Amino acid sequence: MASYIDLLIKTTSDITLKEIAEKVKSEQRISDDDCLLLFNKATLDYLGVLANHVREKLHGHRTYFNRNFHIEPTNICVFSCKFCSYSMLYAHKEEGWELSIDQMVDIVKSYDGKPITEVHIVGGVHPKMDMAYFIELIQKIKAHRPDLHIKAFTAVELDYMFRKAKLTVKEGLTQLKAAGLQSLPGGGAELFHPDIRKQIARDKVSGDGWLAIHETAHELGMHSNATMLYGHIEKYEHRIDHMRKLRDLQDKTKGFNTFIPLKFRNANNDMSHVSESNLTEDMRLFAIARIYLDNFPHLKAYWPMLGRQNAQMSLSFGVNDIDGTIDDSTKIYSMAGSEEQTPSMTTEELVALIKQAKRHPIERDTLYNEINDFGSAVVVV
Ligand code: V47
Ligand code: SF4
Repeated sequence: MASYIDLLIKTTSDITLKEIAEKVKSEQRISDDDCLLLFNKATLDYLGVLANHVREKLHGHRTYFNRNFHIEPTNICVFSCKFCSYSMLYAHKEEGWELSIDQMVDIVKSYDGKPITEVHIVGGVHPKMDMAYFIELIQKIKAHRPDLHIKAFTAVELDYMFRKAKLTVKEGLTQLKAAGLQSLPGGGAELFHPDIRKQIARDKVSGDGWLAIHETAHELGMHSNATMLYGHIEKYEHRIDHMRKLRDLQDKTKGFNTFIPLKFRNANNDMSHVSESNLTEDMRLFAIARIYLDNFPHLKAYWPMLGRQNAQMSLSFGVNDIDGTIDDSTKIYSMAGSEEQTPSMTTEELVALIKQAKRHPIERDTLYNEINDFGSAVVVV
């Protein structure tokens, strides 16, 4: 029986789109021009077939999630990104929150006896929370629960921490790794292109600085994720520029686990006048990312931001990971207007969500080692 991609190649009348489909079928990398063509011309169903082909070649129906929670040490931040609904300038710090090390360790202790595998720690850039503070935090978490994987600090937080401590990136990361830091989350990437970055995130680490921190982490044997904040003032060319820089670095280091497109949400920030992307654009981007980023093993839909039903739909557009249980431990997206105001899903709910999409749910750890197989719900067509 002919596969969907064969049928697509046979029936696509546009010669340029047909050529791209042929490249995908024969596992040839698509170029930036091909990618722009996909953004400009390809229909959602065409993209879905190609992205799903890539996804199933890599993972079959396997769809990953983990059991995790977040700690957000503070929402006080020295920076003022225009899209941020969460941060509070230091001058208004009485309106924000700052957690002590003991309070954060107590949060970790509240998960004692629960089968959680990862803590994700990111927050605002607080001028008083420095290297020593975070080294002590990590050491105390590890002393209490050595098996918990610590994925922490965006490149933005790290850049500020290291500059303040007068450390090189390599020295700083080496110290944090020795304390127990295991992976870096993908945040802070926003849009690398300087024309966009200077308009939405003017005063924090540059795109090149973000990439250099992740490159160094990879060289030190740590894995990391990469994000892209999309659907605001950027053009397709800027998205491609961002993904090309990630693809190039991944060719060099192979240190990225997953790419996470983050949909811009417009509530309560300085970009509230910018409308949000719609569901079709969201699914098109996931699919194009899956096709273009041929060296990224995983593509994640972060359900607290996208909403659980849209995350479920993305499983047909290249996505093979929907993050984790979260346990209502993050405020970044609820404050920015996500429909998920108290993001929390039980393992059973995550499994059901994946099975409803006729995919095969697998609990993973941070590095994608498989922990629990929840059985296939697959209908073979
Ligand atoms: O860098 C902030 C984004 C990121 C808004 O690595 C916004 O597994 C949309 O990076 N609209 C932090 N996005 C979150 C993050 C993340 C989340 C989940 C998993 C992982 C991972 C990483 O949140 C920021 C920024 O790009 N963000 N405000 C907003 N209004
Ligand atoms: Fe600060 Fe991060 Fe918000 Fe920018 S996105 S203002 S760095 S908390």
